[in-house]
Amino acid sequence: MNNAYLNRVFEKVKQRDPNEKEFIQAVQEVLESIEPVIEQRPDFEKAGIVERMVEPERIITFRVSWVDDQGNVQVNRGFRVQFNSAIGPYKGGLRLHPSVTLSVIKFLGFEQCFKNALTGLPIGGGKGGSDFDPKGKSNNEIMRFCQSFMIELQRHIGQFTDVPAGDIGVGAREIGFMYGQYKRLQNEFTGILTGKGLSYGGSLARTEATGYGLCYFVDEMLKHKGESFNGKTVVVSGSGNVAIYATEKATQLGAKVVTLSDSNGYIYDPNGINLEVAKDIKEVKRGRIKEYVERVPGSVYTEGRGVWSVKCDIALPCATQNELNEDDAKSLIANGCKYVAEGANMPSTPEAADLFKSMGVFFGPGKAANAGGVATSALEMCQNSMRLAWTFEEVDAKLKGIMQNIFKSAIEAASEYGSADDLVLGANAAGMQRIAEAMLCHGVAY
Ligand code: NDP
Ligand code: 2IT
Repeated sequence: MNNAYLNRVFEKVKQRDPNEKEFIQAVQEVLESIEPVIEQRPDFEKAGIVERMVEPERIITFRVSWVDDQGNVQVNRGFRVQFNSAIGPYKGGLRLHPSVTLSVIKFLGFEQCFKNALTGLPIGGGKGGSDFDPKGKSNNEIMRFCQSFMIELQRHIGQFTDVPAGDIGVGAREIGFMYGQYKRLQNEFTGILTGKGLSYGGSLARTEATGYGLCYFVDEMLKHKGESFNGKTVVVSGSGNVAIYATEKATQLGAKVVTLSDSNGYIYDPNGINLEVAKDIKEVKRGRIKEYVERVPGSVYTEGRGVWSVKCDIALPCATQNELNEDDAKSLIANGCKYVAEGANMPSTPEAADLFKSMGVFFGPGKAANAGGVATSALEMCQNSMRLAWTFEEVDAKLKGIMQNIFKSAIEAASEYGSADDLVLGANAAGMQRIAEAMLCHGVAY
């Protein structure tokens, strides 16, 4: 980082929270890329925009105690980081995973601010969650945890204040339990969560939105290079919400998806993933991805994290942060991979992302490529406010338009700042400018 102002801000972040490695990583990636913006806009430094953007407006941590099926008291830690509300109510998911720490939630909240700004919709950035591990828990344990979590969260959220949604470990079931508890406590039926069930205010196409949106974004990347999904081989990691619907849309657009994975290993199906089987295992039975090979002849399961060694044209990491490192990037490049787009948040390590850039792999960062989920959440908020529900086709068409616009904003910003095709710079610059303009209008304080 050559810019003195950005250096100063970054040193302060590291000095304040030296142990928050994921947060520091996310901040570094943004600050390194926005140097040309800062050089053109001295008013941003004068107004302290960057040092305000790296400090959350509010951090809430709380105890979540609940009783397991054996009658034992369990205690988890809950978080909500309300990062930036310059352009709308805080918006972002809730993650339930044992790896959740304040650093993880802060990195996700920070990324969310830029992502949400890029959608062009009026949503600020936030993120929350808990170190609760949903794996192996009964339905009743999940319900009791979600209810206890909402007992505290309810006082901090609201349709005009903060609207959480799902993320890793939080899908329609968990949102339902949380919504029910909110309604009991507040005696109010408003759109305080997104990703709701269709019977109580959810939006059609929200389930599919992140994975579909990712493919609409990749379709723009391909078109930009005069290509299409047709006939391409795609490697997808993860086997959750994002991975499944990315696989579905890529297949519909003419590609062959050959892998899915989880934290234990990956499956390879040379004939293209059979989605009916994958959905049954993951969405109905809540099983493990290795069960796929018992049901689909010709497919192979490999234990461990080797998914990036599979030959492909397009790689879509859709599991979790830092799941794709420098060695993985080398093996993708050696096998001829030309496009990488992030369905997950920050799945590529900085070394991997740098390598993609230097080796001419067209790289779509998560805050642009996976913005379809939160964009459709904003469409759910819109429908809730109007007491209306749009058809699947209407929502899907809006989602596609939003993803096309995000690509356009990012690619144009990249050119404007003299780095054609650098979507990391483009996404960070376009997102930052929108937030900064609003912050300038509001004056100092948040
Ligand atoms: P799910 O809980 O539905 O699925 C998560 C998937 O990732 C599972 O296959 C899980 O495997 C795997 N995974 C999780 N943690 C790890 C880990 N530490 N190592 C290896 N694999 C892991 O979550 P989503 O599909 O919703 O989320 C996936 C990613 O997409 C996340 O990064 C999330 O932040 C991001 N995202 C999600 C959006 C959404 O709308 N849902 C929107 C935008 C981004 P296992 O079962 O073994 O844990
Ligand atoms: O990372 C993300 O953008 C999400 N988990 C979705 C957030 C949302 O509010 O829909």
